[in-house]
Amino acid sequence: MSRLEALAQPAEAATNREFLRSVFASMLRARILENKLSSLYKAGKIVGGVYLGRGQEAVSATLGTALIQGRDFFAPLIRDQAGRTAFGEPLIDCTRTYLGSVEGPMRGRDGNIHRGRPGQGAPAMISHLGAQVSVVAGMLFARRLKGDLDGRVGATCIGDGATSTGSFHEGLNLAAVERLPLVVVVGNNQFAYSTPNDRQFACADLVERARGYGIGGFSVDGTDLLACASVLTEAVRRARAGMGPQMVVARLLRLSGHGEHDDASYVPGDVRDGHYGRDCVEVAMRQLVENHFATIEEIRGWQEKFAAEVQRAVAQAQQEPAPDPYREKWTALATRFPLANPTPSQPVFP
Ligand SMILES: Cc1ncc(C[n+]2csc(CCOP(=O)(O)OP(=O)(O)O)c2C)c(N)n1
Repeated sequence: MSRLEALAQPAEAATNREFLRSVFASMLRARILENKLSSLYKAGKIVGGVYLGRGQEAVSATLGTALIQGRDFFAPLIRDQAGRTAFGEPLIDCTRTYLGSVEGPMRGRDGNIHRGRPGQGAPAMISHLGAQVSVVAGMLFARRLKGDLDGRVGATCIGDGATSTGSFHEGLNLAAVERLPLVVVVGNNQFAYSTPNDRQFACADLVERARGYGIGGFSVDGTDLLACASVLTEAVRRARAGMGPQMVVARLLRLSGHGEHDDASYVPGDVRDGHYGRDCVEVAMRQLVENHFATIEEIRGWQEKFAAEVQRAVAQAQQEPAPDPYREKWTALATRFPLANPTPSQPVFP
């Protein structure tokens, strides 16, 4: 068992100093980076939208840490900067994409959050609304058919709104029938854009849906790092142990708008001030300090260090050029090979 696998053992995770410090570091890095992205957006420096994961970092970073880099698959969505960071994405990939640098993973051609690292097991996002469930299920199924599943787990995170889409149901049903090692984490942040839960689903808790598919189901307080650590590592362990797909529903609240263009004024005051309106980064900080996993001084040091890293990643991306359409080979998301009979509407550049 590798060091990372040992760290992600469920019995240990909620009391494992190294695991929790690692998760928290990803939460904090993501929060500092996203605060910077928000400022850049408000200063008009970012073309396109900015979509943040504030309030969802504990769930996302725990999942990203519980997965094994270089073996597992993780399809992060727009609320998953923390999970991306935990799964090994360098900060510069994010700043280069948002700032349109040609050096970025999408070579400056995609607005913001559709970037991926396929070579590292992180497919680029097709849609925030459930499509990645079948993408990850397909990746796992393909590996199994090739006899190369090799203890891998695949995971994706979606929102409450995505659970109403056809692609979520089709993907999850296929994964259930094939008993694929898939973990689907639903961040129930109570709103799909401005649509509240009571206009989205009629069951009491989304986790009830797991029973309908015959798969494992967990419900967790997504604002509580220690709870996320136990539940998510257990879900990953079960999937890896051959117990089929696992669904985790994390109850929380989106602490920003749908994107930075949205002031979220439709969220009622009592919901904002309620239990799930608390900030998971602050909760996690208290949990680390109270359990003697970190000191306040250490955390302040990390804040300064991560803020300097974010500044460097922004400055680097800002000085890099945008793509040059006359020199680009348009193959980033399409075939690398020339078409047999290119038509004038399908130009193939050398
Ligand atoms: C097929 C489709 N319809 C609409 C959209 C626009 N859209 C993107 S995210 C979103 C709401 C998603 O809500 P939810 O699944 O709860 O996730 P959250 O944003 O709350 O994390 C919508 C309507 C889209 N991307 N694709």
